[in-house]
Amino acid sequence: MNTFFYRLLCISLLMIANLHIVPNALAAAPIQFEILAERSHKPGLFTQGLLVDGDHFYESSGLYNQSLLVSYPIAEPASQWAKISAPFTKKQVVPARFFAEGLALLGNKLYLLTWQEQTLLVYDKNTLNYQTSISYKGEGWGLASNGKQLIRSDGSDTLYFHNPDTFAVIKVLKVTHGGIPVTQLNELEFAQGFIWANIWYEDRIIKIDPQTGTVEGELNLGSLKQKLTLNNSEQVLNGIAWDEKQHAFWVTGKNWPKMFLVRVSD
Ligand SMILES: [Ca+2]
Repeated sequence: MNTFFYRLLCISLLMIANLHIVPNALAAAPIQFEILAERSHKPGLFTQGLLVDGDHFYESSGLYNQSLLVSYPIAEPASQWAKISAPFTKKQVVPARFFAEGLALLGNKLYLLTWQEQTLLVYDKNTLNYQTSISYKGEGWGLASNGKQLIRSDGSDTLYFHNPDTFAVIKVLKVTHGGIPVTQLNELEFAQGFIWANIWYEDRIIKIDPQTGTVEGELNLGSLKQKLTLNNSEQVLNGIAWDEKQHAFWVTGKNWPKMFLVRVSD
């Protein structure tokens, strides 16, 4: 074998070896769950952030020229929600130049990330009136609150903990499973002392230790799609909201016609 072909062989073997290192393909311990309920979800919402406060959902919907911040009751009769035209309790149009992303609540303020505009928009929870904006570096994907800080994802394996007043980064956490980075972290929720994250373009929600960044388990929600008629590949699982009253998560997806109440086993 001449040197050229030997090198070619080595490069090929290395490429094959690398193809087997697909971080997100490594499944974590499965978390058992049961679906307690389902309800309608406006399919016009390109869900980016979802949370529950009291008896209402708060949801952000993305895309340029179409981004919205809305609230609507959890327990509204299904007959009314079956109507696509049913009004929101409150609705705020996000300026056209912003692509709305993750949404979190802390105190009486709603914090809304924007995808590439490096601008955090702050709204009053009760009125959805715009209050102020704060600039930051990097992309905005998911956002959650642990009661003291705001936690942001940017599509990588990194979570950023921000001071809610200044949005300065105060802690950086790398998320790993078996020592391997877990990337594409998207919509977030903080519940029961853990960070829960949608993996973008997958049917999985992972449970992350907020101290170490290790993945403690995962929910595989692929079975929910069997209950839906989806028309395009962008209609991915996205949206996790902890419902304290029900002690369960509401989950949905981008342009999904339904939301599901999912209780996970301890
Ligand atoms: Ca959420």
